[in-house]
Amino acid sequence: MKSKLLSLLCIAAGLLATGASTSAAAAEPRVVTITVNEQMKFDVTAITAAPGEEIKVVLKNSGTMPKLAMGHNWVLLKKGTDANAFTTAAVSAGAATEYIPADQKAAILANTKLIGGGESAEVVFKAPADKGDYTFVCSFPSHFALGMKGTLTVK
Ligand SMILES: [Cu+2]
Repeated sequence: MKSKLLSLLCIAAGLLATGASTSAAAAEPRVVTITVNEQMKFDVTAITAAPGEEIKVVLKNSGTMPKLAMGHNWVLLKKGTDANAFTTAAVSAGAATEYIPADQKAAILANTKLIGGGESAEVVFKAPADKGDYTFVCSFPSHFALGMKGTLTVK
């Protein structure tokens, strides 16, 4: 009888522990690590998310060049944004803005700062509620044109 009660207590404790760890995990955003270098490509070009899912993008630059010569950022654009026009505006905005044009901020859902070789940056955001494809780019001059882009798919 006593051992039966003890085993029930153990099961209850186990359930409590499981419940606690599950809720703690749910409170943390899902981490997506994207590595970049002098190849001017994101090593992750497709991210899938649930509507409203909290995601932390960690951008790591494994290159060695300084950010003014070969900087990278990660910029998630609103659905329907003309990425070509956005990155053109980013070049005009210049290095002082880290290629984030002030008059285009309404087109940005999330972005990291610009980083040079050996640096990293991160941004936490909620995936849009609206399902569909969202383009992300590096807005450093010519990187988007050279293929530094990818797609976040909300489904
Ligand atoms: Cu870049």
